[in-house]
Amino acid sequence: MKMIIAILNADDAPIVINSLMKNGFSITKLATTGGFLRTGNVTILLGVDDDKVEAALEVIRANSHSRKQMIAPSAEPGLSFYPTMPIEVVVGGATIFILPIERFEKY
Ligand code: 2BA
Repeated sequence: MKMIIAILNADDAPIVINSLMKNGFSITKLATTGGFLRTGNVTILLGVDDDKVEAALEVIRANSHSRKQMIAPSAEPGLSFYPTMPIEVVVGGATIFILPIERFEKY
């Protein structure tokens, strides 16, 4: 068994989650915040059998698309940096960690 931890753009998360649920995956959704942009993103946890890992990744891949976004100059705290000119940042897509699970139990 593996634990897939996927960090998603908040805009992509609903469709990714719906698609995973429709495909029979159990997920837990966490409200998280990216360290760089300091805006909300969504982290999902999926415990999946080894032979289902690729299917889960395919669903995530098909529903999360990276795109470019302009970040406006700001003197406001909130971002982890203070751009003096608009900068282009790649958002969306998914950042994924896959961990082995030693033991899984439910009571
Ligand atoms: P954030 O840290 O808010 O980063 C959002 C996006 O900003 C990143 O997208 C990347 O395109 C850009 N970015 C991050 N650091 C940058 C820098 N120093 N200079 C220029 N652009 C930068 P992603 O790489 O797709 O990451 C999306 C979110 O996934 C991140 O949100 C963070 O919450 C998480 N993440 C990414 N890599 C991670 C890692 N190695 N460990 C833990 N979380 C990670």
